[in-house]
Amino acid sequence: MKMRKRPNILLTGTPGVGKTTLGKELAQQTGLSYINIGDLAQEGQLYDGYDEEYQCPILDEDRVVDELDEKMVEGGVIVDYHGCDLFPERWFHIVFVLRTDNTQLYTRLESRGYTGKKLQDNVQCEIFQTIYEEAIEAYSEEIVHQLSSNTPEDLEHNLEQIVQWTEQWMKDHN
Ligand code: DAT
Repeated sequence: MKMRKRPNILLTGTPGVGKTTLGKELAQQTGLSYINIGDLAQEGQLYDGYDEEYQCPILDEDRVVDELDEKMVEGGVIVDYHGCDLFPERWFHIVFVLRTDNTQLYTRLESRGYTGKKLQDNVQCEIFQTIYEEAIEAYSEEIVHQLSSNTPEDLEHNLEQIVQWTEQWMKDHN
């Protein structure tokens, strides 16, 4: 039996913008699988050293890409990561950059336990739209979309839009 073709979706943006919340719900509603790169790296210990400044392990990007490639070629995967230029461009059919107002993001990250430089740098990352710039450098601009992610209504709206997009993609490609 030939498998139906299914799209790969990248959810990216500064930590705290709501990628995981959206990604998991989206996976439930579409039946696509959800992969959190942070969790994948943790499980497989896909690290290459330790960043003393940010007190976190450094991702071994080549191993992450090797680990996922077969699954990505198959299709039907939602990837969640706070970066986007480590992945092969060919993996994704659409890229969403979630955006959150900085006061709101500050509160979310603070309640996650971020303090000091880590908190400031992440909020600055959002203010300077670092991940959006990274996304339009790494992918064709037509497939990169920004989504507001400030309120529960935004979440519902984003879900609805992406579910619709996915259904249309499947119709067009099967
Ligand atoms: P990320 O995976 O981007 O780090 P998350 O999904 O863990 O972010 O969400 C961070 C926090 O913000 C979490 O407490 C849920 C909340 N949140 C996510 N999306 C939201 C939205 N659209 N409106 C309000 N709160 C949201």
